[in-house]
Amino acid sequence: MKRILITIMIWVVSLQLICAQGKTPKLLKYGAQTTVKRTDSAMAKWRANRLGQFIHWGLYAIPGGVWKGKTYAYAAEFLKSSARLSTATWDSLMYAFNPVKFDARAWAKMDKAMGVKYMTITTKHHEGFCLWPSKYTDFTVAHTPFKRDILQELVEAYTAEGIDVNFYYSVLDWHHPDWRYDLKNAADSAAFDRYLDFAKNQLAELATRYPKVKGFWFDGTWDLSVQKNGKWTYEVEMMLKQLVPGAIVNSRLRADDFGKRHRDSNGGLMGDYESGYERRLPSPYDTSVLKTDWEACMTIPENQWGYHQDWSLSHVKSGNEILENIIRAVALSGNMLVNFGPKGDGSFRTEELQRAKEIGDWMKVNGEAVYHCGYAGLERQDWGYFTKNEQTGKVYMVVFNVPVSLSLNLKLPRGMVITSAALVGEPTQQYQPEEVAPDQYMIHLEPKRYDKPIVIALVLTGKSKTNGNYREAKT
Ligand code: FHN
Repeated sequence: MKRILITIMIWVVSLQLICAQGKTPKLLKYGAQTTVKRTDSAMAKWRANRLGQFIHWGLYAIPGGVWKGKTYAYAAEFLKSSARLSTATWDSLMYAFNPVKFDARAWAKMDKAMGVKYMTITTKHHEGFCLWPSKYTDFTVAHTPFKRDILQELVEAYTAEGIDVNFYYSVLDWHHPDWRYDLKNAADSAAFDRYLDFAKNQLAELATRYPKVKGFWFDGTWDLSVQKNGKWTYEVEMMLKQLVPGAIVNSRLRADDFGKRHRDSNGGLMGDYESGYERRLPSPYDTSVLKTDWEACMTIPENQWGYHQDWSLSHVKSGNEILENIIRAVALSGNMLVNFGPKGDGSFRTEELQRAKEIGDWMKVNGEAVYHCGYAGLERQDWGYFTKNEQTGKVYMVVFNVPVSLSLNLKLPRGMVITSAALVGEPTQQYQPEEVAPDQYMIHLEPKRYDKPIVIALVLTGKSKTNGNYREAKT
């Protein structure tokens, strides 16, 4: 009886709290399905993967940001609009699509060497061109000189390398005659309903033709037409999860009953992980992101997802910068999707191959600080980031900014001590942490040149110990 009374009291208090915050919860039919993270094995694998590769590939890779000799600086996959081309002109690129250098197994082997655990491929980007022989449109690879089913070859090759494959699908479709940006009248609604049927059929086709797919990454859902069709977005997610048990869907698909996206009108995350971090990351101190699963995606140049001939137009991230973006995500229990944009002939540009190698060489030695890792719960320091391996319990110091003092500060929760500190990849390089104040330590690095991030593995145990070498100042 007492337990029941306590439970009722908790409910009453929490309801009062919600109302006191002026947040009368809206009753939603198409809002978030849960307020907790998924606990199934497919989602656990998604979390453990941590590092993925985004691949943007389509007709836009043929011109590569240049049209009739003029270079357009905006994102190459938007060249159709940047150069103000008609749909007919753009779509005719289909007859030039013949990526003779495309080799799915070589792509997969490059990713394996890079340390990538999953790959997300643009099955259809905004242009509407499909990398698989869809039976719902002729605007596909089957009607090009190349003819081959690119998705089938990629799924087989990546699965053979043990790399999970996710499908990017743009709901926005510049090619389809029934696409509408908004629904201003009955004719718009009738046309867009036809488009939504087409898109739903294509998604069911992708899920059934390629059952090894692990997840769906939706994009192009920002227009009012989609926001007014929250029911469709809900039904698509439910359909995909029925067709592909365990399928993982990002937050960009969904709109709720009131058109709210990513998070519903009550703030609940729709989909299985937040995917709004595009070319940006949360502050390293923003632990609020820990409430949900999340993934950031980023380009190597500033904003080129598809292949652009000229990378001199913007800053291009170095291997170390990309590594820091990856670790910043992992340190807050997020995933990082690093984008590559293959050329129209199916090969990768030199800069991307170089970065894949740089990242892969580092991951080979230090991957234990990334895979199966997440937030370590320690106070962030200027030298870099902590990660914690959920399998081993080991804590890692991933150092990007070696201080001139060569001394790395770290503060432990009361009652924790460092029982070992060793350089990952060189276990003979042990450090003797110096306790400089209660629960505060310094690790002193060797004076040498540091041109890559270093990783120190810590074994922490809960045993309060002080060395008495310091005095509390009498003030
Ligand atoms: O317009 C697209 C863009 O081309 C690219 O696909 C990115 C990837 O997250 N999404 C959209 C921009 O937010």
